[in-house]
Amino acid sequence: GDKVFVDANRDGLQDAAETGLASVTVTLVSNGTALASVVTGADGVYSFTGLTPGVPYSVSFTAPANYTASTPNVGGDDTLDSDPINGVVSNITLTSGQSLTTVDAGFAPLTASLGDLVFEDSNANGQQDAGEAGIAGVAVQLLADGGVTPAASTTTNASGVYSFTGLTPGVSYTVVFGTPTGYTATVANTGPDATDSDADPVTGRSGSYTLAANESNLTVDAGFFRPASLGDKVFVDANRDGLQDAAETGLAS
Ligand SMILES: [Ca+2]
Ligand SMILES: [Ca+2]
Ligand SMILES: [Ca+2]
Ligand SMILES: [Ca+2]
Repeated sequence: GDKVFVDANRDGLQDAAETGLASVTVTLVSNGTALASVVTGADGVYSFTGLTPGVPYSVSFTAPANYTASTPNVGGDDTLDSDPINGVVSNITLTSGQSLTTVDAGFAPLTASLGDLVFEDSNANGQQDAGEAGIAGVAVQLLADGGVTPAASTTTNASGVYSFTGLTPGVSYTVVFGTPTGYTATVANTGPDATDSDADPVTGRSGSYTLAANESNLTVDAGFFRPASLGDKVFVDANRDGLQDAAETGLAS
């Protein structure tokens, strides 16, 4: 034995806060023949008993879906490290009466990410055109599986870029963009998705995104423009010189 663990911080070691990993198939092999298989429970613990001293065994671990094996043999403490190389710990030979409990396997959850840009849609065409800049300091929230309380929040950086990382594959995410002061949301879902605005102009919400393991979706963007203004004054050109002189007033109606 003895344990399959979730290497949440991906350092290859069983840290105190890291839990066991369930549903991992562990197989005992001798001379190329599988002798026994067990599936871990929630504590991640496994054991094979009744083994013969002097016989070389190997133990294989099957990575569960959406997990990747930790780097083996990190650090100098065999009780804390992860041992399988390409899923197998080979050449384990026991002595009479020995109980070996340092054969452990770490697996890190595969994650996904979302991003990445809030841009000023200067020509209000709903597309990120060349020369259109990012907008800094825009609040961006992430909702998970239809939840109302944000699973994460951030603000755009100086380049208008944001990202949410460490997301869980298979979960349905929605991004909610705040409206920066003085701006109006541009039209959504116009033209190519890589360069459009995905924020509903009324709610600020994107559509929903379900990511695969290791997927990085950087197409979730929002465009805003500043309302422009035009005009100034119609005046009574009292002296008919074509100029607004100091004494000349505005013309109503
Ligand atoms: Ca760890
Ligand atoms: Ca070990
Ligand atoms: Ca544009
Ligand atoms: Ca998009």
